[in-house]
Amino acid sequence: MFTSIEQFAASWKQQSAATQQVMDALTDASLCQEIAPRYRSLGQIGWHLATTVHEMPSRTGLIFPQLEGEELAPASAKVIAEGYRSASKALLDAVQAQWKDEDLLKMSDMYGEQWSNGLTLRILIQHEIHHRGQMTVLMRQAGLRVPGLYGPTREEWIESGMQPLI
Ligand code: NI
Repeated sequence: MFTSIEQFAASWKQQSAATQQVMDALTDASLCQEIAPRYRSLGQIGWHLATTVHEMPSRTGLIFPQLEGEELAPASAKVIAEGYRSASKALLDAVQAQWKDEDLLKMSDMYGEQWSNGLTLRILIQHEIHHRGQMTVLMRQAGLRVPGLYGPTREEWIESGMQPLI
């Protein structure tokens, strides 16, 4: 869990920039790529991440704008990517403006459990990393270029003149 706003801000800036790279690589045609028939699509997971940026932390009492739209993902990759961009900035602004370090120790009701606010912010990031991993697989299946988030992707190995690892 985070025990300082500064720690969270550093981590969120890094992780949300990585998620933004994934969001910005989506195309309208790729959004319907599904994990399996009738399971979540690439667009639906992207929208889930964009909306969770407000849905989860707002349960702690943080106040910032919620994205417009319902649970069903919009059909536009740009709307999803821009939605995530505005939500991730609004969250960081809200945490920095409304909380001090000691607020991270306060407990909030989260889905029927008691989590400290610092834990909620940590879980928000972990949840994002989890779904981002699903997205990069679906992006590959949809034929998109996948950004290297924790190391080079296959195309990045090749472009740098190296033999890709299997
Ligand atoms: Ni989820």
